[in-house]
Amino acid sequence: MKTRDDFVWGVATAAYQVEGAWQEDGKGLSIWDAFSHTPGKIANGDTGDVACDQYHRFEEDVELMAELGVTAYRFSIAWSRIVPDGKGEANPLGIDYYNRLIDALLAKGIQPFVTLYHWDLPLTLQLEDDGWQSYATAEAFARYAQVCFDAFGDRVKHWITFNESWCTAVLGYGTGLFAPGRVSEDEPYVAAHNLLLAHGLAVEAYRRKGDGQIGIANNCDWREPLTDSDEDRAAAQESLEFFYGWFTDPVVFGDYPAIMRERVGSRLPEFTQAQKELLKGSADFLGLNHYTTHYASRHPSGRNEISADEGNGGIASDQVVSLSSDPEWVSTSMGWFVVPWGFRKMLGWIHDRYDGLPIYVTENGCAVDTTDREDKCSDPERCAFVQQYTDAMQESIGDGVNVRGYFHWSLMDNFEWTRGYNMRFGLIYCDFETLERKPKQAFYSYKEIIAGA
Ligand code: PNW
Repeated sequence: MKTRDDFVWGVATAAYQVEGAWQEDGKGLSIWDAFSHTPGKIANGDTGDVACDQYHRFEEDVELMAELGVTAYRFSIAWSRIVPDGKGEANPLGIDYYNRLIDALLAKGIQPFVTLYHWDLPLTLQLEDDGWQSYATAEAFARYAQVCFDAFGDRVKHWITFNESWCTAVLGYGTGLFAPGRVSEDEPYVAAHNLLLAHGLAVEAYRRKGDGQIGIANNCDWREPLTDSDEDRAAAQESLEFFYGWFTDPVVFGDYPAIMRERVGSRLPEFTQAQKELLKGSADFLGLNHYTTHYASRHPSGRNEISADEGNGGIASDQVVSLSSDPEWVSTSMGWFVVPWGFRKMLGWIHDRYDGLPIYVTENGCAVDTTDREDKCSDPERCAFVQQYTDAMQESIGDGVNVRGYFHWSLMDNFEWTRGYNMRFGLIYCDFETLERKPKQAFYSYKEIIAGA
């Protein structure tokens, strides 16, 4: 099927996962610098100190993107390069770097889609202000966002405030798996609240002068009712509201989903009337990062159950939902299941709930270990994944869903958070010893999909 002429085909990365240069040109430390240097937190003791060294090699990477034929690159700005301590003076050398990257992209006809926050909070804000537990961090974010709008807004017309706030809230403050590594049943809701307010403040600032589009990228896996019973259908619906709705209802409707207010009670912070107005309608588009699907039921199914903590959706204990999988499903190196029809249903659910707001698929991809294969670039699993998931998206567009773009995660293998360099999501192989890049088979599959769309 032909996509509309302005459909955006892209690839995505994030600063901490690809840039390296962790202490160069005046960059401050971030919570991920501190976390990855804490023994025991990351597989193999890996860190993002060098990563793919994109900071020094972006020209080569832009060349590769041009060869791939993408029309957009989604990358994130490291807050601590722009404002090293999170709240003080801006750093001209940090601004320079992104100017050079943006100009190199535009010279090849590739539009920059800029994420302002992909988890790398300046460390000073964590140590002095308690990070996302504090409203002061939301205010600091709005000031940093303004510096970016002023510096890059003449050329950047698509902005994403936050990447996967669910991960920041739940993995950062709930299970402690991600930086800053806190463990609590209450703090995730407070972090989420301040992240949402930070989004609202930044969008308000952008709309004063900005002439592009600004949105948010939220992650969500599809939840298929295990049976057709009312109970299981309610369980699936509620789990989607606890997951995507938690971070999307506020920016569209101005408040959390009713089921969350009911279940979480007084542990869920409340927005004031003014904050509801600030948030309502504060996304020009919705980003979706989507990786997998699970079955949802009200009661344990006793079959292929998935631990609630892995089942990412709200705080597990606040939901009465059991998750499970189908033994027939193919799974990737991350243990995530390949279920393209779940992607189609997910897109339809967002379209219906949020009244046709434009959707960008801001991430979709899979991890495949090719290190012991002949040329390290043979990834038929990823070729199949990209074909099936983009087909599912095309079907969804055929259903009338307003999908405006697709970004494959990721351009190249990179630092996969707690899994270090073990999990390879790239269309391009990266040798982390030599930093050499080499397109995998799926690079050419995706290139064909783009060319034929
Ligand atoms: C997303 N989970 O992370 C991120 O936006 C990327 O930075 C990351 O590399 C990519 O997906 C692949 O993992 C996630 O636990 C991390 O469900 C963890 C989860 C989901 C997404």
